[in-house]
Amino acid sequence: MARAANMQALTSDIKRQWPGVTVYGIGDEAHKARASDHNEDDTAGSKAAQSDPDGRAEHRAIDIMIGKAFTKADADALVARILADPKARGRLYGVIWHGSQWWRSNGWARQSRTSDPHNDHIHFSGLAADDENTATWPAVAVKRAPTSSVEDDMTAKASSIIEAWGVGDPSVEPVKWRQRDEAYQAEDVAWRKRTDATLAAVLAAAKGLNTQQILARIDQVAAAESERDAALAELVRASQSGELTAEQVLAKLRDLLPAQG
Ligand SMILES: [Ca+2]
Ligand SMILES: [Ca+2]
Ligand SMILES: [Zn+2]
Repeated sequence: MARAANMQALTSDIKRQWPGVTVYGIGDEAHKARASDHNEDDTAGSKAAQSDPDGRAEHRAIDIMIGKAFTKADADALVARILADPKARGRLYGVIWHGSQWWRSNGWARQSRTSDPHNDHIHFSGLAADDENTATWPAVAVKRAPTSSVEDDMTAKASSIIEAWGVGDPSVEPVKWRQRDEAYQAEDVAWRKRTDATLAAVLAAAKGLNTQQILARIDQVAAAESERDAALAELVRASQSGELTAEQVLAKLRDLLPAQG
C-alpha cells in the first residue's frame, strides 16, 4: 500500500506550503464501492480508476481538506495555479473542486459538478504514467505579491504625480500630444537627453522610484520650459548632498511638474 510518488510529492509540497493542512489518500467505504483513484490498483477486489502493470498497490488520488490551515481562497488559488501550469496538468488525471471538475480526457475543460460538488476539499487524481515522478510541484508555491514598502509607496506616488502632469488635461487629445512630441523631438534632442539624464539622477536619488516608467512618461512631454532643467539640477544637488530626504525630493518634484490645466 502506497501513495504513488507523483502524488506523494504533491502532498509534501502542499503540506510544506500550508502546515497543518489535512490530506487524505486511501478512500473510505463509499469510495471503495466505485472506481476511484483513492482505491489502490494491483489489489484484489479494489476498484482503482487507473491501474498499471507494475504489480505494486498504489493509490493516486488525494483530498486536500478546507480548514484553518487551508482556506477556500487558498484552494481557489491553488486549483487555478495547477490548472494554468501545463507541467502540473501533465502529471494529473483530474481535478474536482467546488462544483467544478477538470479531466485530462476532456482536454481540461471546466465542467460543472452538481452532485458531490467537493465544497470541502480539492480532489487531485494523479496520472498513472507519472507514478514515479518525484519532482516537486512548483505550481503549489504561493507567488508572493510584491511586499508593500516605502519604496513601493514612493513609486506609486511618483507615478501619480507624473500621470497628473502628463495627462492632467483630458481635453488634450492623444494625437495632439503625439504631434507635439514629434515636434519637440525635432526641436532639441540634445536638450531632451540632458533633461532625461537630470531627471534620471533625481529619480535614482529618490530611492525606490520606477525610473524607467517615469522617464517614459517624461519622454512624452519632454520639452517643457528650460528653466525646469536648472531647478531639477538643483534638486539633484540637494538630494545628493543630503539636504533633502527622498520624501522631500518627491515633494519638490511634484512642485516642478505641475498638473496641466
Ligand atoms: Ca500499480
Ligand atoms: Ca505504478
Ligand atoms: Zn477525492
